Amino acid sequence: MDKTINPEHIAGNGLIHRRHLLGLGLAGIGTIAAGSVIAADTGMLSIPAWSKTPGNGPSDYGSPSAYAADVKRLAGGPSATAPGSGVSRTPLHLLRGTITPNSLHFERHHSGIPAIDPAQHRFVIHGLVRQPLSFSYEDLLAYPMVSQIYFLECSGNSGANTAATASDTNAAAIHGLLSCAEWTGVRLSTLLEQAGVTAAARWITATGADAASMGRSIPLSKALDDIIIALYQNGEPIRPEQGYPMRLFVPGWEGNVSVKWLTQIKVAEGPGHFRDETSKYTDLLPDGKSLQFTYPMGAKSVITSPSGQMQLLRQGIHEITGVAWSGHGSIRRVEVSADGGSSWADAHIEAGQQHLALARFRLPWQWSGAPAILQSRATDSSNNVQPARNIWMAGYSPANRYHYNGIQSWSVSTQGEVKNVYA
Ligand SMILES: Nc1nc2c(c(=O)[nH]1)N[C@H]1C(S)=C(S)[C@@H](COP(=O)(O)O)O[C@H]1N2
Ligand SMILES: [Mo]
Repeated sequence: MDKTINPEHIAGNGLIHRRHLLGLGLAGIGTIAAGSVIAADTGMLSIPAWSKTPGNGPSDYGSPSAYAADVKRLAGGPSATAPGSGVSRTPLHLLRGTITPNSLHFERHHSGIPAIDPAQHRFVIHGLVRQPLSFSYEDLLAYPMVSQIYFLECSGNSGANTAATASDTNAAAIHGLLSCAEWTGVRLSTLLEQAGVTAAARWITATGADAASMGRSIPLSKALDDIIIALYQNGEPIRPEQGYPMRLFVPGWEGNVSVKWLTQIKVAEGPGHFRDETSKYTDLLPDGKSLQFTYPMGAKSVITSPSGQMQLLRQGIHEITGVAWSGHGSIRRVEVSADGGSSWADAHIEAGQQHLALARFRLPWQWSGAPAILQSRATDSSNNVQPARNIWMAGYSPANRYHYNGIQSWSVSTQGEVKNVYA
């Protein structure tokens, strides 16, 4: 450590204000990289082999650098009992920013990915409407569209941390059923208006074209608010994994209601009580009863770096960074603790669209080599505060795995090993 650097500490165990890091200039950077960025000789200007001959030419579809080949989804194994069923998880700890590249968007399939030819696919709106409608893919492309950045989170995300003992895994394994993309498509309200919803209508039910025939019920008020029939994902046609050629996208709500490979919407007086909203995707309470239709995802955050199974290689200044989101609005505040919640400091939140989208937070931390427990706590625009794990656990049956949004704790040992712990 350079003894001339003495940043103002704003919370216990080494959290420092961002303005001090900026003010430190090169001295601060020197501390970050332990002097490795100081140019020691003129060899720094020697010409590497890749600069001496022309490289590969352009290609028709890009791919990541061979040196970034480890930035991959964490895929689960095949299911013996339900073919095609399973998940792959977004490698949150290997990404920075807020947008999930399409190839790294998490997946959750109940019966695999149907190979849909868009020319053969139909999407039908029927039920309590004056005029049932049937759309081809081409038909939908002709409608006015909107583009919005939204997170998508499976209600089973982070459920691993409801287990009795903390699993020694990484951020992807625990929290990777979470992604964020720019979704472009047609507002459902536009199509429902054209069909003419009748006075008795209160709900819609949506069904997918996969072999699981995934169906979910959604109140009409949400359908008329911000739901879209998504056709594009980060600018390109949505991927087969995400529901090609079209999916329902229900902003802020548990991922399960965003029915992929959408084939019909029925307007109805009441919910359909499908399998995935009765036996599954309901929240078991301590008294043995279940909550049904608990749609919005709670205020939540997770530090993605440093995070589980990482290794701090040196003492000094590290940037603590992660993502925060809420199904109840935008992220108003993220606090970070380095002493297991005894003291907290406000992290810097990057500007950008945050309504029902991921927010990126950052805070510098001066690690002295002492043990630490890193935590983050989100507050959303509706004043929901992310609860401590024990508070969340007290509200549900120990068997409930859905809608877990408790505070994540990462311990840092004197050796710099980062681990998932309950604190
Ligand atoms: N038709 C259909 N829609 C579906 C599913 C499915 O298996 N079939 N899985 C649901 C679940 S549980 C989630 S979390 C999200 C996952 O969307 P993604 O695979 O694009 O990440 O899709 C939802 N929509
Ligand atoms: Mo899900």
